[in-house]
Amino acid sequence: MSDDETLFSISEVHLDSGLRGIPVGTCKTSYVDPIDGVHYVGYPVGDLANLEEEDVIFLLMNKRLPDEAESNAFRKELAHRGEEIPTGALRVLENLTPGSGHPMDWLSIGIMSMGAAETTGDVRADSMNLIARMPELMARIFLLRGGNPENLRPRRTKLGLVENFVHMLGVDGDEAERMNRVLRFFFILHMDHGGGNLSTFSGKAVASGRASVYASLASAMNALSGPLHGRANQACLEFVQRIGTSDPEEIEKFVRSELAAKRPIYGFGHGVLRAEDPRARLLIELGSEVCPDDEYYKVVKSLREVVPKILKEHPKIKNPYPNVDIASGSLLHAIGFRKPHYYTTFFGWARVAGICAQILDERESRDGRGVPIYRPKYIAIEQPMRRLTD
Ligand code: FCX
Repeated sequence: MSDDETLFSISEVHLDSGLRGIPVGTCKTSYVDPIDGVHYVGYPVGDLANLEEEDVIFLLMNKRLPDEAESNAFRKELAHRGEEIPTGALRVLENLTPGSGHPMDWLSIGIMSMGAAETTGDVRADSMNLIARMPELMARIFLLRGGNPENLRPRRTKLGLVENFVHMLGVDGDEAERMNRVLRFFFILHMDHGGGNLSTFSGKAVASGRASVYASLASAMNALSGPLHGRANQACLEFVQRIGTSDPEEIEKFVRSELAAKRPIYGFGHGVLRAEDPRARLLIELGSEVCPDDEYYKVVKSLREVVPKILKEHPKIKNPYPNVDIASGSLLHAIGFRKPHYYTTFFGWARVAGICAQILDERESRDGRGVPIYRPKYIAIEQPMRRLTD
């Protein structure tokens, strides 16, 4: 790519299109192939899905997988940083009313309060602190918002990020094993998705003004909370619950009535992908291992069969195939997380690593001067020159 090569030409049709497909920067952590889905630093995500989650975070931050010594040192650093969650931040959460707002509000508030209590200003240190403390923030949000904070078990950061979260929730034995397996898989699949998805882009845009990692990540979480983006995993399970049957004819009737009412078919479609998201396939395959007879999982499998042919009847829908959100909710439900409105917090927790890694890359760019402050151009319309006096 030479400095003056034309990458894209803009015409009027590209305006007000949500920056769809317009190249705006470079990304070193991941890319999304329209057919083969997301790759982390070149690896198809399916190759990484059964690794330790900390090794995949190391990959996103360092652009290569760690050797054994590096892996141990990285896990140790995260465990150490996870021991020091600021109490000021916890007091903020303790003062929210149980059951109030959406769990994504709590996540965003929790991240902001951690930043208010302790921001070092060093992007790597703040990113590592946030990544290390997310399991406890998540566990506390679940229990405080649910009104049973006394159930929180003391952290055991040496267990690793996902296992520590499950431990703090008070889950043991086979149930914990199953949760760890599914959550680790889910966590790795959701860590990053190129640079242009709404939450990552929003986080990086805020960071480009030299806002803190915490302010940038809270903004990213707010962006993720919309139902067309991360909250689609909640919406998709609610959808599955409303359908309540895996009978293909009933599903077809339901989907057609949703379309007629101009409501989105959650779990389908994508801004970049033009085939079934490989992450959807991987999650459905995991479901066949952990919850093959689960009722909601069966509905998801039927949706996957029935919906694409209906969406194909609408040529404006560019991708009629399942996205990542189709199956994640049914799996989370099957392993014991019964409340769909918490599901997007898992997505957000996972995405923290990818967004932090991308912010670090942008801050290190241009020989350490960092990416310039984001400033796309908007073209003024319907604003004839006016004055208060003639
Ligand atoms: N159901 C109903 N309509 C859909 C649709 C779907 N699943 N997918 C696309 N469309 C519609 C769009 O709303 C748009 O209509 P419009 O021209 O009247 O505004 C038209 O088809 C063209 O959209 P398209 O270019 O194919 O897709 P976009 O990039 O505009 O939108 C999303 C992509 C993901 C937002 C869209 O497919 C959608 O709303 N899907 C349902 C919600 C969902 O599952 N979101 C999760 C996406 C992702 F995995 C994530 O970020 O988490």
